[in-house]
Amino acid sequence: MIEYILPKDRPISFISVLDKVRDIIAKVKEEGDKAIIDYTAKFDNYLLSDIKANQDEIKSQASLLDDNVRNAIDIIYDQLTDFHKSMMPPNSGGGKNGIEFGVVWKPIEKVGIYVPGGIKTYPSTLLMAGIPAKIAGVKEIYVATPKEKVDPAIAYISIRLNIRGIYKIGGAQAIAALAYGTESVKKVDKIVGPGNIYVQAAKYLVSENVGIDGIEGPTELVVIADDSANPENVALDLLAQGEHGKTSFLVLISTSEFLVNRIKSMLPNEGNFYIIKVNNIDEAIQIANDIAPEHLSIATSSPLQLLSKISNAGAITLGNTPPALIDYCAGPDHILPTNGWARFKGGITVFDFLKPLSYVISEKPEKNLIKAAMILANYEGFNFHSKSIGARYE
Ligand code: HSO
Ligand code: ZN
Repeated sequence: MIEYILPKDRPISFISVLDKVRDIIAKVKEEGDKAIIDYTAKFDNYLLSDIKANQDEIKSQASLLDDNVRNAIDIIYDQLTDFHKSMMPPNSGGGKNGIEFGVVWKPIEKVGIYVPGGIKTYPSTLLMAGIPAKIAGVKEIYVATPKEKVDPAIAYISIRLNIRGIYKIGGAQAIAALAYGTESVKKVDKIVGPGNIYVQAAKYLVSENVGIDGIEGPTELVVIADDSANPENVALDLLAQGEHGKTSFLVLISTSEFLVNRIKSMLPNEGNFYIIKVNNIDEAIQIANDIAPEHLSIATSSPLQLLSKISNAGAITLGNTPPALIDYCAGPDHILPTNGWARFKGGITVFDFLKPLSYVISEKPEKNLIKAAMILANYEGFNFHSKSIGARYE
């Protein structure tokens, strides 16, 4: 359906399934592998003999990969590696008032990557999560993806990334297994990856016990377009993100009556398409910032001039650049915040897999700094805190 009034909240959100998912998590926690096998039969329609793919299967599936696809993966692998490497932070340090301080960046030890499965496969998502994880130095990377037989491209990428295990499971049950561990599934320190509302609800709930990267799904695209935009291309971008399913949230905001009518005639009647006609570009930007979409496309005549006015978006494509370029090969990640989470976070980078360990050492701190610390500790009523400082330096 094409609507002209934006809903206050996302039309489809993980919030609506929290109760159902809570039950699934509880069962996996209680029954381990048995619960995963039962849920896989019920939701994914296959009988799991082994939850974890064995090395022979991974090797033989990888060997089935078409040469053209393998070559495409290698090219994209290089491109993403460059982008993510460029973001690696150096260890840093300094000093003030006789105190030496610094930060040492350490990788998270065990990470679980959720790769959506079902009808479609998402090897691109494994690249988008696995490459920054590997660059950050994560030692143990595990993958969960709901496929009875490991997809050849996923098998190939897993070998390149030195993945420790591929679990042939999906949905909320896979997230629960990674968060709490089962007989076959290793408990990880952080779970990353996109997925449907059940997967996102599960990530949200297990975050009491494990790190998560945020909420990433269903897919969202907002396009801001003026007269200069090519209507066919804009329609293609909206249809492209609509391919992720009827749950995608797709919005066109335009100053052009002509464009609005043209694009409307090219969109299907099914799905969550919204078209908003505005009087000027500033109005469009205000709406886009309020939505805080996963993907934002600015298809206007001088898009770079508008960039500084955008405060909330997961990733931005400018001018005639298609958002699908980010989905596959540009460099920046396609695992991006949805549900308005772009108000306070961005897409996946090496920082999702790193922790800043800070340290201090001081033999002879300045007297006035020490005094300040003791005064504040006493003010808070923490006398031993104050004394433990005074005993050394006073
Ligand atoms: N548009 C999705 C990512 C994706 N598209 C993967 C195709 N494959 C979320 O940004
Ligand atoms: Zn996409």
